[in-house]
Amino acid sequence: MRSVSFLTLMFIATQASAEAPTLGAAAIEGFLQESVPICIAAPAEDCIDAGWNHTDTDADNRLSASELDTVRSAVAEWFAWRREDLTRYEQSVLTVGIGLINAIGVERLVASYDTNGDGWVDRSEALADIVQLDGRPLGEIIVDPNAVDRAALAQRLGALSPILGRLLGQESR
Ligand SMILES: [Ca+2]
Ligand SMILES: [Ca+2]
Repeated sequence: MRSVSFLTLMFIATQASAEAPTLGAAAIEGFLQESVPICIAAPAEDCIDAGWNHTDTDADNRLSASELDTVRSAVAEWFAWRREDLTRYEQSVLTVGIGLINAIGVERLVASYDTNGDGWVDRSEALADIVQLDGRPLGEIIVDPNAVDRAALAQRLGALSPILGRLLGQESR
């Protein structure tokens, strides 16, 4: 009898420490397992396609504020779940990145990219600030000042643009 209760306690303790991911966190985990190898090594277009297909859940080839908000909250859930497994650098990038998106808000983010004013962000609108897709992986392109129109990006972010500068600046350290 004593050993049974001990085992029961062990079982409860194990359950408590190995937190189950939320649905959102599990979705991001699955997406990362598929896309990280692509995003590290393949041309940026392939990584962008993977991210686009994951986000565009109704597959109408345009992103709505609600599709972006679903990803935003799922990433925040994933980060809360996985935080301990990340390096301090990854933690700081995600903290700043998630904070930046929260501060701007998805509605304003969509409005700033929706050049034709139809209420959605299509692919060419989403990629407007990336001036050079040249076969390099996305990670390399994002930190290359010549490949991304940082002035245009800063304009979208307005008063929050110094935060973006700090985020990109961290890459070189
Ligand atoms: Ca869509
Ligand atoms: Ca649009």
